[in-house]
Amino acid sequence: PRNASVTCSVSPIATVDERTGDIPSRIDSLAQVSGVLGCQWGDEGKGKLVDILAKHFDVVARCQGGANAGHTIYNSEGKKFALHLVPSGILNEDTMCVIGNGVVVHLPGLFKEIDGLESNGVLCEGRILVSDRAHLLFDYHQEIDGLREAELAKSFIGTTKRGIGPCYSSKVIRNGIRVSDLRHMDTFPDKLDLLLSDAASRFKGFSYTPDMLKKEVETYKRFAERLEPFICDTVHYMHESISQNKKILVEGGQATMLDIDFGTYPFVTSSSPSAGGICTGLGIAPRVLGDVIGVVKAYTTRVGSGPFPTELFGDAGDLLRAAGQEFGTTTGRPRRCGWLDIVALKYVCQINGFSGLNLTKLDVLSDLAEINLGVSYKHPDGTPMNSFPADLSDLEQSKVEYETMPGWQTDISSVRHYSDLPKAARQYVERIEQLVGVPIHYIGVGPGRDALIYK
Ligand code: 2SA
Ligand code: GDP
Ligand code: MG
Repeated sequence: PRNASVTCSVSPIATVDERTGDIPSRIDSLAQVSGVLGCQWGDEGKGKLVDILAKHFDVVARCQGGANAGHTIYNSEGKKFALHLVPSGILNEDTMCVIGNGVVVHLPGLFKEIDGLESNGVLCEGRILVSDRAHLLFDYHQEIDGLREAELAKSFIGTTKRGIGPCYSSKVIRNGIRVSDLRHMDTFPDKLDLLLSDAASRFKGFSYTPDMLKKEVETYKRFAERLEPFICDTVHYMHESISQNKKILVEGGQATMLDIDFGTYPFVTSSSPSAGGICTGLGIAPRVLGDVIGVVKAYTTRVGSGPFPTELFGDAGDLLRAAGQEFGTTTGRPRRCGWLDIVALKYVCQINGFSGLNLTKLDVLSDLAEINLGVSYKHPDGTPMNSFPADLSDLEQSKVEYETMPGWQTDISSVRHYSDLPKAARQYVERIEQLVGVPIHYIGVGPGRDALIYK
């Protein structure tokens, strides 16, 4: 529908405290418009939290990024789903899922994802709305993502090669093609011709033929028909939903340390995975945004190139990678692993103004005798750095100071109440809270829906 009206309502509450029978107050008291954002370099477990919270929200919306994201969630039977463009609210059948204007949409990928979900019994039709203002990401964007990386040679970014940078470049240079353009198939071929010619003039390795244009136009004529029921003025939809007191949860992709402005530039993605991206990527005013939850892994991972001050190499890094199963959800690449970086986390908390944090994968640290926390950075001359440096050479030369805490060396994956965690695990959680000054409201102790402690 052109302006889909809001038909959904909050589903019966399914997440209850097994001791009291109440909905955990942490969930019940979340603001009408709330957000979930990554605090590190992605893969903190945002999808899992969004899936759990979705039962208590009417709408789950993605605001930025594209199919570079890989959000892993499990249904109540333990079946695994890896989502890329579809919001992580999709397993909760009463939730509407919005792909906002700030997202870059690769239609072949989106349809493949929808087909995969539907063949696994997850109803998508009528539950996914795609913004008419979202930009289309074409196969050629993916091709030139690879060509750009090859050009950069040794200083490659380590992108997911999903065409994200090239598509946002088209958007910003203003020759991009938007979802609403699919409603004007008469002018679509000329717009696509301009885009492809532009790419051909820039990249020697990119061959563009009239045949290619013809084929792509035919494909997109079919896509336009299939997408029509999903296309929506999502800005209008979000505002209607807000005025009807519907609850909206915004799901961030990637994370603040990969933000185009605040991340470790140029080793970043091409969107704004921080709080500001929620407003620009959905057309929501800052004053309606209530709670923003930051998701932070109990250690750090990064996939792709770029500085990583607390990185562990050799056996220590391999151990964490194996324990945490740290491989890319989209590309399968091994993730680099290291200690939790409090300096970066404080910086990310300042930028986003989190109301609370979800500390994830605490269970992964259970075997360690000692755990380090990176608490400050020093210049090579020994003077402390007062803030997270913009300059990568400063960052690369910085010396991290660690605080060592005792491990708990007990399996915590079946713990469901904070007071039942071993003392050393609670000390670790509370030291993080003390250092960053933001409360930890949720603690992940396993990948499953139930493996969450409400603090
Ligand atoms: P891009 O493709 O242009 O956005 O890549 C630029 C940088 O952003 C990083 N990036 C990510 N980092 C972690 N997780 C992401 N999603 C996948 C996952 C990644 C995967 O869930 O595991 O499967 O490899 C993601 N998406 C982008 C990327 O590594 C570059 O450093
Ligand atoms: P996202 O991109 O932030 O949604 O995270 P990913 O799905 O890419 O990666 C997080 C991985 O950790 C997934 O495989 C999750 O199933 C898993 N996971 C999430 N939370 C926990 C947790 O608390 N403990 C463990 N062991 N795994 C978790
Ligand atoms: Mg991921």
